[in-house]
Amino acid sequence: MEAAGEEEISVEEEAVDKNVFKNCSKIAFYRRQKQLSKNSTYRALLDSVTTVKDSTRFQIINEATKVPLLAEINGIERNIFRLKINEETPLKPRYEVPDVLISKPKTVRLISCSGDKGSLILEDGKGDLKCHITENPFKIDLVSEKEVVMSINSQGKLFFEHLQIPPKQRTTKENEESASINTSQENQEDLGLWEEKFGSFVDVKANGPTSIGLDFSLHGFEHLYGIPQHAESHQLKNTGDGDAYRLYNLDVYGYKIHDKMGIYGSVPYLLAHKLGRTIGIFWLNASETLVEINTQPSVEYTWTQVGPAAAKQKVISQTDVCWISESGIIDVFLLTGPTPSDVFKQYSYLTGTQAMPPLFSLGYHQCRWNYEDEQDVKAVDAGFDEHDIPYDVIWLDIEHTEGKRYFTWDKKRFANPKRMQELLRSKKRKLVVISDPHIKIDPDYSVYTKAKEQGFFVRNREGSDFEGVCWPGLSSYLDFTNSKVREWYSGLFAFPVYQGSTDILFIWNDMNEPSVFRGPELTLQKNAIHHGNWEHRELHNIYGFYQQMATAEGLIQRSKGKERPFVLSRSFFAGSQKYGAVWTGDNTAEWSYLKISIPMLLTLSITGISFCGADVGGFIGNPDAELLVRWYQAGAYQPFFRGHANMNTKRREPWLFGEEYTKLIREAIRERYTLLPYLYSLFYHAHVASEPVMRPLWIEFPDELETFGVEDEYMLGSALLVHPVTEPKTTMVDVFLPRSNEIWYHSKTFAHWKGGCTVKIPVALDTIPVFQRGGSVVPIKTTIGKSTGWMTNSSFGLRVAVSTEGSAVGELYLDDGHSFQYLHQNQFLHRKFSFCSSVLINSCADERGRYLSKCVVEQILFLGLKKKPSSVTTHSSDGKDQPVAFMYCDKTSTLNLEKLSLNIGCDWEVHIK
Ligand code: NBV
Repeated sequence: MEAAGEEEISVEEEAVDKNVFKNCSKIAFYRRQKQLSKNSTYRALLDSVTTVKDSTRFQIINEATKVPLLAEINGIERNIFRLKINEETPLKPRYEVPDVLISKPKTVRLISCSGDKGSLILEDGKGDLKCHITENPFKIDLVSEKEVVMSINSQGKLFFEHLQIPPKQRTTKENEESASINTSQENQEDLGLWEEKFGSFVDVKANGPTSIGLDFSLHGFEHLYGIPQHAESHQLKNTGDGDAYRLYNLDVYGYKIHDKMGIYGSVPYLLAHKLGRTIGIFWLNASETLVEINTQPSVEYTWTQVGPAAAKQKVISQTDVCWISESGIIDVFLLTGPTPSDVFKQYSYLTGTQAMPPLFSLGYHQCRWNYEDEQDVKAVDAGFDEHDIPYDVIWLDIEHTEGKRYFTWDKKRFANPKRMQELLRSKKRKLVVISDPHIKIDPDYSVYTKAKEQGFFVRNREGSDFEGVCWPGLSSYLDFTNSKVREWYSGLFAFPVYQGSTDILFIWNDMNEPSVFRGPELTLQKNAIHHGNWEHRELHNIYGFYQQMATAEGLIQRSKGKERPFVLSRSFFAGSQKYGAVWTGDNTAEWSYLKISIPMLLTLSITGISFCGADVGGFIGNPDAELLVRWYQAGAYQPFFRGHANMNTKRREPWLFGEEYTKLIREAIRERYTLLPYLYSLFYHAHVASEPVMRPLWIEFPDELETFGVEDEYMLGSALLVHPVTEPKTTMVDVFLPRSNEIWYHSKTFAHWKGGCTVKIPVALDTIPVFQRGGSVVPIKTTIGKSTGWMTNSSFGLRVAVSTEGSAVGELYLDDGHSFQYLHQNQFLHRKFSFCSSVLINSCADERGRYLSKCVVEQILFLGLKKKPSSVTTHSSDGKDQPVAFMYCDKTSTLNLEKLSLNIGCDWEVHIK
């Protein structure tokens, strides 16, 4: 039963009502740019060039309005360029997104050499990269080794609406002037300059029109990726008329798939790839943004009229990208690559890398809206043990609170939360509870009264606290953009403050787009006011980012800086990777949603957010057993692995579908736990070297054209290729195995194939098509415990898949799995495995590491050894040789060594003769 005052919201199982949300034609600033940008041309005044510190500045003039803009170009370390364009003398400051860049990027001096008349060339000192600026019309070409990689404003779509005095405050003369600029009076309403209507909602714009836009032509590029979050393909599609990709964080229950509408989070960053080069564009703007994409593929013309022989001319492909934002300034980073991994490093240099997750959070998570009470939690927890299924975390949704007052417990259902957590602790498991950004208006709720007293809520434009409806009924919304609010909110997680919490409790931030039930497009109105008097319009897309930031900080602080936090957030922005994990929100229990989860997660992964997942089973509706099994099998190989279900769905704990299916789900989850050493090592790589955990094929094989459009399979790290089954009753899947000089091994049958072709793989319901790449070593666990906590000392195994040259390499990263000691005290172990000339060597990969582990490598499996050895010996660093027993299988060309006891942290060798 819902308590009085709470919202009775029906969570019907029906598709999203698209009328609740805007399409492009309903967005006034988009309409304006489409209509007006044609008539607006800009000229750069290159005789105004000055160099201040390392930045080159010059004026740009709008030929019609004569309003001067100031352009600033910076070279930044690591082959990054930054272009900023703002009004030279705005009526008041325009919003510049704070807190996303991890530090002030280090600039490099650009040397200016004058080009032809009317142009200026800026070189980055090393001479490879140049910015070629043309005066009239204003244009910038980014040139690398004589090749123009990208042109800016070559389509003339630069658009910058300068701040104006509101019509009511203008003199008659000012009014006449601005009317002529903005277009005729009758058109004004349609253009939504000072007011915009959507259904019954009216957006009154105190600052009037403030939108910006700019185009980029990417030469030779046909493959673009990024700008999450959309329920769309990994490779970005051409946007037709009125069908731009929208970046606007919204709560879209049961979102439609293959749609470019904005959903929960936004990362305004895209990558473009072609043979030989990858580049990135990071558009640092937190207001509503639309991205248009138009690719013209390369064409070859042949014509015979000219001369005796047929002449051929190739016109290279080009993709034009246009970014259009409602407000703020133009602040764009050009990441020049040239490799995918360079682009990842360039982006993380700006926005940070994936936080190193605590090990438990890579285990399996069991969630449901809702686990009813302590008894339910106990029973579900016991169910996992009874059915011998490992899991690490059980989750509590909104009903665990006293009337949706976060940081409280429902006294009847969860009378003794500490007792419940002690039970979970004894099982070496954790608890995650939800904490949303809306705060119930209730004078007896201390979180509310304290926030109210201190003026910590978002305000409406009349100046009082904004009040909107959400789960608890009438609520106010914490203004996380204010650092004081964040500090205070972080403090709420301190153990003495958050009654009933213990150190095994972690947090889930939901509804933080933010979701407002009766608000326009179910969110906060754009003219709500934040700290510093900024309109919500300026920063909408970064609201959720700030909540996750404050939550993660709170969890770190409650442990006095010792423990790594775990926070899952539904909404996100560029840089959210620093604070935890995200998921793809309210998906549906249908095969098509299982299928789209792969491109959605790939897109998040390449835009910095490695720790991502989709609700296993599908949140809305009831999956049948086959779909559920397939979803578990896919989820086991995705970074964040959580089963979750809506409140009105049937219970679906893994053992409720009959023994046959329990077994299949158990196997999938156990497979996940087997792989944890590899996965944890991949997260370490994401953390220190910016490599995504889950990777589209084109990243691993950037020189293989065939991989550029693949999105039904992916790489987990560089060693495993995963092709989840996403269709019912599948008996065969077509798996593309890249590169003709490589070899791939089926992870279960050990059958192998040469790459560079598509192979037909027969599948049964227990098959997860996973292939290990020849040349890799994958560390695994050989025994699985009830949770990661039970596996600290369990043994390792190595799966050595030999390349066509007879070699293999791999790594293992290990630490205590929960603290920051790996960072501050070098309490980590980083080992390297290399197999070459029939010798496998375990050596140190990072001498700084001091972590001592008692664990041993107990099993080594070699795949692709063509002949039976005559002997196998281990060789330890103290010079001792020991023969070991081995099993060789002719049929599968595998060599298996068992019952070994080789300490994981010591140097040793295995010799095969
Ligand atoms: O808190 C309830 C749900 C949650 O289970 C789900 O994962 C979120 O995406 N939440 C949305 C709010 C209600 C959705 C109808």
